[in-house]
Amino acid sequence: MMQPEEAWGARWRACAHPLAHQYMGSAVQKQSLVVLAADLPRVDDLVDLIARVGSHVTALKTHVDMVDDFTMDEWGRVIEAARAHDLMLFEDRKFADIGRVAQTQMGGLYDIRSWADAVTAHSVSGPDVLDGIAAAWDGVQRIGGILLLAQMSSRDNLLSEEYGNRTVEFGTASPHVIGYIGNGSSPAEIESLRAKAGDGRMIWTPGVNLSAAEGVLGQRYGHPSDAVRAGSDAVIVGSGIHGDENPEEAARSYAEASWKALLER
Ligand code: 5BU
Repeated sequence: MMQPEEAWGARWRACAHPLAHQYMGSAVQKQSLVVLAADLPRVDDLVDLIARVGSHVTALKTHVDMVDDFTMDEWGRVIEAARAHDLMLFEDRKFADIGRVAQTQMGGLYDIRSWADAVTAHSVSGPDVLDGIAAAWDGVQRIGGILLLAQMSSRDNLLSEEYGNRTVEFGTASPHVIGYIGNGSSPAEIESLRAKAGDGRMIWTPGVNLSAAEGVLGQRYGHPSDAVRAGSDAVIVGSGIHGDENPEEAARSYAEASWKALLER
């Protein structure tokens, strides 16, 4: 099998966070840079989807607060299924409050700190949100990584170039930040973010679809290969997989496209 350093080059050497290495190592094993956006409202369906596509994807991105039948016990089944397939658990919570509140929001009903390996955060409230999130993981003796939103895939969003630059400054200064969310629908925007982020941080991109049509409600899409060639390290795919009539085949196609593009890069 290929060594992670061979596949990832400078990114492997420069990303110091253990979770960045866990992701990159697992991507090499599965030959897939696909993060499954598991946007389904029922635990049974989530567990079923993981069973079908788990071997073609590297991380599981959740929105725990969209699950209709959530209880901590039921959620345990999702966690177990993900771990069984060696998937990183990534809660796309988009924390955006002051540090102290973000810390408490990592607990609560969903107790994100106890199971998530990575979470997303907005930089709009300033850098202390990062320390709040990290303190919550620290409180339960776990380590996690944060992905900061430097760009978004939705049309007319307010994350300007300047906002993205400041976000990268926060991310560069924080050991808890493993990378940035970039706009997967625009190779030019990914390239521009890549130039600022340097090799020490990953870029994960939603807004990716193989049939790159217009998404619903303002979502925009680009091709996964273009995103990876432009500097994305993970393609976040939801409807392209769970909305396909054959999710397993779809996941395999996204995995192949992303892996091939990484090797080309
Ligand atoms: P889709 O079905 O592949 O369009 O789902 C995309 C997922 O990525 C969905 O879970 C969104 O919450 C998530 N997302 C996004 O689409 N765009 C963004 O800028 C960010 C997250 Br941040």
